[in-house]
Amino acid sequence: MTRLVLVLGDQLSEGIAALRSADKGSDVVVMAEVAAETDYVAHHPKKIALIFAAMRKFAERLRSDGWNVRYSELDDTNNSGSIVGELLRRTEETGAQEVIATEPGEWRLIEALQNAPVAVRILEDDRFIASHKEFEDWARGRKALRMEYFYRDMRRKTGLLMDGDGPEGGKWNYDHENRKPAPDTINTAPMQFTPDDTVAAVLDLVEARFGKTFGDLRPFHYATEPGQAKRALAHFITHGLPKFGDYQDAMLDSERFLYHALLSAYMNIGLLDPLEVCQAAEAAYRAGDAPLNAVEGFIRQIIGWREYVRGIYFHEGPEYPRRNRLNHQRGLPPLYWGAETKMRCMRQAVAQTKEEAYAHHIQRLMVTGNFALLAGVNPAEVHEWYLSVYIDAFEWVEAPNTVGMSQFADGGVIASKPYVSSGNYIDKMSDYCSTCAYDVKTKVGDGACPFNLLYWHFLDRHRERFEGNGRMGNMYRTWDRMDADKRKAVLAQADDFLEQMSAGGRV
Ligand code: FAD
Ligand code: DLZ
Ligand code: SF4
Repeated sequence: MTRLVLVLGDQLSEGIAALRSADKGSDVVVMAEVAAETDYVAHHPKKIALIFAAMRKFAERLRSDGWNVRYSELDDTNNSGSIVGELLRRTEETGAQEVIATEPGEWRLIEALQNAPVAVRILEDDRFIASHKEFEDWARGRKALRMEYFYRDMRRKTGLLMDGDGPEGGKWNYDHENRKPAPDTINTAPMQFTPDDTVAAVLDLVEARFGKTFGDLRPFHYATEPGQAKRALAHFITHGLPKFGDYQDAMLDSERFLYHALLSAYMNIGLLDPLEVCQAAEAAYRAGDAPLNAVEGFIRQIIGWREYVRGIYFHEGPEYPRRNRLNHQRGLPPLYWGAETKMRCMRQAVAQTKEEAYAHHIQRLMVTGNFALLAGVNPAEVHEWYLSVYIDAFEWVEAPNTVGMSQFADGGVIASKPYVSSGNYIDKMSDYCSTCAYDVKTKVGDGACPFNLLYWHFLDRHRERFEGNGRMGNMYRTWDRMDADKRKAVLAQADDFLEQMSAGGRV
């Protein structure tokens, strides 16, 4: 009997669970470009283009491999507009009584499939290193779910960078050798791909349907098939990885990508296997082509952070993205959608996001994320922004990073203290401040950097919650040592700034 096999836009792996358990001879693969998925947030046009182009090419590969594929293009007249709608349409067409699906990476869609008026068998997505059960076993009975310990288990499980039972080089983590300030020059850039006919057709469709959404569609250079993604990986391993560790946290006005990989989107939609990516990095280390601090740091991001945040997303449950433990209620300032700002760091991070659908981790965490947290923006709005604007954003990975790591809205499930900093950190790690209208060295008064003002404002308004946090005590002592009049002036200027910003003023 015919069954339907659902493949979603971020499940484009030939070995995905649903395909593995299906029968090429009798089952029908369903893939669908649908408005419900393009519109649940205002996705960056480059993100929609990447997903549609990669979906269309995946469907073609399946067909040449002998699968019967029913593919719905967004503009098809009979397109019902939702994944469940398309499943029902295909059920009627084929007489299928059952759907096989791989678990989606978002509670919203899991619930939609569970509630569909057709039987859907949901299989675990095993493209990850830790299964749900393994994460639950690890989390059970622990007071704090810290990434570092989880990461060590993943090293042991995969055998990556192991020397017998211990870590290669004697230490699990080489972060203290990383985090150098920005270098003067960068001698690499991510690999770019010229759009072929499939990509060009998708770009025209996306331009017509989503041309007014925040984000530049063209130029479009992302990889849209596994062969290209593998070339991008090889290019990174040769040119980026050796310096990845050193400059992982650096930011430069004129260099958007530094030594970052730009591989997250490919792993997240299934064009690259995360384990293969890590094995390629380890091979470079074993061959003497990349140092241990870089390779360990890179592998930790993938088998550590990437796996850990996924574990947290499913462990914490469907209401996790709506948490707001600090009760922040301010609306997301228009500058996040490109309104002019005098803050050079924010302007650069947002402009780059608009053009590339990409900003690297420290820009996301310590510039746009830090600012939203200091300014007391409602985390649900911050979450929606990150989910919309980044090429690699899917809720399982975006929500824990935004709601947990960056906004501390989960009350400390992920981070042991909020990631807040004054302008000093941005100045140390970037060259933004030298061309900014504000002065990073000024703490209060004319030209004071807003990050400086808001930093103290944040600490002051959350004193009760954070004063007792051992890692924040020093900050409160510094604040308390400041002259009382100066403290008053800082808070008053921060209030003025926030009021002006929320009223739509150019800040
Ligand atoms: P690199 O810096 O070169 O790192 C290598 C790889 O490590 C990445 O490709 C990625 O797969 C993985 N990685 C690194 N850090 C993380 C992390 N914290 N969580 C998960 N994986 C990580 N990553 C996403 O994939 N999707 C998101 O929607 C997303 N949203 C984020 C939101 C915020 C507020 C923050 C602070 C971080 C977010 N991240 C997200 C994590 C990280 O910023 C991106 O994975 C990274 O910037 C992707 O670029 P890259 O491939 O050049 O990564
Ligand atoms: C993000 C996205 C977009 C923009 N469009 C589609 C689509 O039209 N069809 C589809 O199958 N998937 C799409 N996706 C990816 C899904 O939103 C994703 O599978 C869920 O958010 C779960 O991670
Ligand atoms: Fe950003 Fe402040 Fe530096 Fe300006 S001075 S770039 S606002 S940190």
